[in-house]
Amino acid sequence: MLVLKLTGRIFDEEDLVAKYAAIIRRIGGKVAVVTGGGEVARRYIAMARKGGASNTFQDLLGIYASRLNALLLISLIGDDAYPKAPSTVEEFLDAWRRHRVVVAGGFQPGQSTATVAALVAEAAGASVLLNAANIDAVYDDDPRRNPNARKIPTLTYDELERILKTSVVPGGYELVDPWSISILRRNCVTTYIFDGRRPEYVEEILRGGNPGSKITC
Ligand code: U5P
Repeated sequence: MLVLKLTGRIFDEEDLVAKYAAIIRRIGGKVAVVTGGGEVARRYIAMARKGGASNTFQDLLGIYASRLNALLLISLIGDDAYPKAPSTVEEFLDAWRRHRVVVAGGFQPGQSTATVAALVAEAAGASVLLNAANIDAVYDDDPRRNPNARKIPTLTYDELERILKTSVVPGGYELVDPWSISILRRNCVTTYIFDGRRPEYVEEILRGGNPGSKITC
């Protein structure tokens, strides 16, 4: 069983979407995927916010954008995939029992798809979550501002929480939000964070590699 979180940025690049779809088709066994909202979500949320829309509607736009990305992936995977993006944990579980592949976007306002990925990993009983992120690893400081920032290959959720409090990880909130950390930690799920622009890393991690950061409880 594989649980894979795909940053919405992947959906800004045609080739990447096709490559992830091919990997999911190729991998044997069950695959649960959670897709982020990417550029479409950010653009719609920004327009809604500018016009004075409520947080609820801003989040709903993000959720629909992430489901649009999910549906694109579903359409490329074919018959193995549940044909819609489940909108709740219950719908995910129902689909998960009957299909080899289930692809979800957002669930409800007030969270990001990082939390959906944690909830899906918990519901599926997964011990590992692969996070194809918009950064290549966790750093001890912001690598854009600090040229001496160092990659951290292995860390615990407690350490990650400390880093997120004291420094700005680029895309940090998208990577993990506080709720997702607590869900992953209570299930002792191991998370691999890696550069989402490198789909080949999925199979490298499945072979025992760690091209980015590995987070344990
Ligand atoms: N979002 C939610 N609930 C979810 C998932 C996503 O409200 O369960 C909204 C948030 O506004 C989030 C946006 O910032 O969709 C896009 O998701 P993400 O790509 O930031 O994870």
